[in-house]
Amino acid sequence: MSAPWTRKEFEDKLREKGKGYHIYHPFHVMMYEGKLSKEQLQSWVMNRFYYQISIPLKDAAILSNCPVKEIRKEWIVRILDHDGEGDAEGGIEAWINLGRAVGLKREEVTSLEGVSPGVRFAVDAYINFAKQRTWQESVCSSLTELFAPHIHQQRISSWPEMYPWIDESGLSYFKKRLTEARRDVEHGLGVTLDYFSTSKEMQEKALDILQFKINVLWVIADSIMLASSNIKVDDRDYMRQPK
Ligand code: AHQ
Repeated sequence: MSAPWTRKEFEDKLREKGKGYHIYHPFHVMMYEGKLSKEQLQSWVMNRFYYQISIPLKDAAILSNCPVKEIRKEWIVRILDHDGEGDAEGGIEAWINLGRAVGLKREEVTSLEGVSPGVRFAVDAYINFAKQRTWQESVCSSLTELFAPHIHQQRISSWPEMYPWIDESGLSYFKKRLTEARRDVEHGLGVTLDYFSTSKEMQEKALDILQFKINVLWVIADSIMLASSNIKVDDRDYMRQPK
């Protein structure tokens, strides 16, 4: 096997994976272009809630696999970002507020009734990855956040014009993530570049792990697009799983 890439080359290879990020998924492109209906946006918020409440479980799995105090001390803040701390509400509450802003009642979001099987499957694959793999591999899988500030900024700047019916206070989650994602990446990228730079095989493994998580996000968007589409075949509605 050839010599490992330099640290800069390795980081560039990780960033190149951004080509497959879900910002380029047709559902998110339609969202950005203002082409989604109110029902499709509501479906996206209800489905993505399952991802949001699963992130702290994913991060707790990483903590449980990590024996290094200095890493845990930094990583634990991700759980507080979502669960909140003291009187401060976290991202999960902010996401429910996003639900309110798009016209959903609290229980329509928290009941998880609107979550499609494909979204559950993809999110569970991510949580199980973090439970079963080493903490370093799970840190690497979180690096889709290299590309996240761009998609959060897109929503912040396009929704007020494209979806004027959405109460702008609902965008607080995306604004919160702009700084949190950048701080997360600072930490996660350093750990990944350090740990996976021992050989070319390890560097290639890191790229495969990042591709797995890029696929998780892509399939979440696939499933939401299908579940929220009103494709009718011989006037039967195939797209909703019978309850
Ligand atoms: O809101 C998001 C979030 O809290 C996280 C945590 C992080 C991880 O640990 O995998 N990834 C992530 C992401 C969030 N929002 C997604 C979006 O498009 O709104 C992007 C997603 C990511 O890029 O992984």
